Amino acid sequence: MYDLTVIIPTFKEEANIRNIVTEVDAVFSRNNLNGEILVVDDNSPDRTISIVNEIKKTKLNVNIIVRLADHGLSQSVAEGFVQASSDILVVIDADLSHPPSLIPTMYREIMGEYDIVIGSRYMDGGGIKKWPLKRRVISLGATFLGRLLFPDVSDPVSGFFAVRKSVVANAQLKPRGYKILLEVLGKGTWEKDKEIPFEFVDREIGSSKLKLKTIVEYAQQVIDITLFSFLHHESAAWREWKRVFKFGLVGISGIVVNQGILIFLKEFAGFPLPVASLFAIEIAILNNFLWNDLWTFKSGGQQQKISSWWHRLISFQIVSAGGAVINFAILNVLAYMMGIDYRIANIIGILVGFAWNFLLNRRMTWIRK
Ligand SMILES: Nc1nc2c(ncn2[C@@H]2O[C@H](COP(=O)(O)OP(=O)(O)OP(=O)(O)O)[C@@H](O)[C@H]2O)c(=O)[nH]1
Ligand SMILES: [Mg+2]
Repeated sequence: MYDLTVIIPTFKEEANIRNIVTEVDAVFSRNNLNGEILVVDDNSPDRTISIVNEIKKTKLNVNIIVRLADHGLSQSVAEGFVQASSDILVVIDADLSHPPSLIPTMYREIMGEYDIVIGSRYMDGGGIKKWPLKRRVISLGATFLGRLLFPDVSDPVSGFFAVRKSVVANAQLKPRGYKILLEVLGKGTWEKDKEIPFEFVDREIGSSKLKLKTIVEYAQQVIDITLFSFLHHESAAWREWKRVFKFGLVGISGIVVNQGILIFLKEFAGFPLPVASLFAIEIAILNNFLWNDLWTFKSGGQQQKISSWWHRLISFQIVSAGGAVINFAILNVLAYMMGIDYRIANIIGILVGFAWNFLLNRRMTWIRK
């Protein structure tokens, strides 16, 4: 039995395959790891397969699966998950974009206490070298969409990650396209994840296979995972929907507080309306902050708060003020400039303001350790 299996999906990688296999194997030796290398190839028409078969003759820990049907990167990785003969799975590209030297760190972290360890391009210390603007924009778009489902993960579409076999063993993966990690995060069974930074280096040799179809498939995948999470309440994305729901309930409580205080100050305390309203709004913001702090974003597990109570309060105040301005601006633009019924305009303003409040507070006010 091996300590870990490094899965290398390949299609037409004759120029890189020898280097990546040799490097991964050298990393195993240097770190005393008993590792398996599993190449999953989609029947490449070039020399990829024969080169691996040649390496296999001297290295018993190298294996190859040649797939003849259902061509695809994610499908290949999923097949590797099933065929791997160890409990720790690492996925790495063949084109040397991912540094094999990080594999032992990933292995250590996963043996420690994590279910998934992700090599991240988008955290401090990580980065991307030599990518044309178009690639950067597409990647950032994909990352943004993925982060809506998994806000704590900075690089949910990374191709370099390690995962326990138990996370994917019973998962109803529907692999397609390029983003197998998102599928694992969406449908796997996991609690704790960790990211480690790395610098992505664009391939020097071989050809890129990114097409428009890839983007369409990705959008379908995001929708599929969203629907899946509504039906599977043990999934990680459902944990996020629960927060959105709680945040909404707290928002409704804020409306009640706002209205109650306004009526009280105006009718019983005799405040002038603008003054009463300012007090009512501020007290509603405080009400929402307290409920969200104690309930929606309760500490525990990986959700330890890192900023102080005062920091969170001020951050929430500023974000809420921004949300109010957005609501106000949208109402006025839609109603006055576009002639939309003011009640509908206001509902749209409230929803956009809500999304703003949730997303910004999620990322800035209640950031995790
Ligand atoms: N088995 C299999 N592997 C694939 C397929 N498409 C790509 N790969 C492999 O998946 C890894 C990532 O593919 P890349 O083409 O490097 O994707 P990328 O890094 O987004 O883009 P470039 O590096 O610019 O080409 C590489 O090891 C490829 O050989 C496929 O259809 N099947
Ligand atoms: Mg690549």
